[in-house]
Amino acid sequence: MARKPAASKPAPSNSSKDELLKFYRDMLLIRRFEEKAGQLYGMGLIGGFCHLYIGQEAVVVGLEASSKEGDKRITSYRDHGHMLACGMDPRGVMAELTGREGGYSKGKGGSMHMFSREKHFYGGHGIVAAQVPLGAGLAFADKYRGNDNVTFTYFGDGAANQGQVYETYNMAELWDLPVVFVIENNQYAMGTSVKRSTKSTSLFGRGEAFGIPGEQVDGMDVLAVKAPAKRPSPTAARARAPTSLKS
Ligand SMILES: Cc1ncc(C[n+]2csc(CCOP(=O)(O)OP(=O)(O)O)c2C)c(N)n1
Ligand SMILES: [Mg+2]
Repeated sequence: MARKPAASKPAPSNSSKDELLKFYRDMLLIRRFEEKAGQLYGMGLIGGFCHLYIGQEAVVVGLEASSKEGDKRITSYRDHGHMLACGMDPRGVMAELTGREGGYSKGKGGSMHMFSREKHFYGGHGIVAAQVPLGAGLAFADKYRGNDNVTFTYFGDGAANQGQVYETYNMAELWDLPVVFVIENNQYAMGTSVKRSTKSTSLFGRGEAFGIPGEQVDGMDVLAVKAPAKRPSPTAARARAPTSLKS
């Protein structure tokens, strides 16, 4: 999800007041949580790594709006926002960051290694792109069980250049797996800009070669993120649909 050129207008809203307030509350919770995490990290109270999600809040909050009970999510090390957006307890996440027993991994995992089976959150992965095939594996499990759950598999623009992403695309489409691939394109992989590392910068279009339709949306606009996920194609609803209904 990249920011479109500055002139883009906010997406039209068909959300209720309650839903809009929920979006605002969820995004603000992530922002405030991350500000505090950054502060504690600077004070040396958080050990190991700590990757913040500041500025990307609208992506996960918009996509969560299209999820239903039972859907799974998996992401990279930049994972606090995903945990909060799917309803994990902020106290448990912060306890984990600060190495306490009350944390989701009993304080032994830290920022990158938290999980919640209850909320269907499967990490938190420090190896760039490793979560992509794992996301397809989660989707395979749901297909095998015959339910209509979807797995949201998030990864970054840097991860999008890893080979295992394309092996996963091929298998996911070949096996018709209920997975939504979400590329969070924040324009940088550590210090390396997309333009410097990537010949074709339309990352959302790379699935086409495997039969996976892609769409670019403004990741700074929660309503723009929610909109395609609600349409019958190409995101969540497409992933949920039986093969015959897929475009
Ligand atoms: C396989 C692998 N190679 C290199 C690294 C070192 N590394 C950590 S973060 C990162 C950049 C990833 O960028 P991107 O996918 O755009 O995610 P972002 O940090 O922007 O969310 C790299 C190369 C790693 N963790 N794993
Ligand atoms: Mg990036």
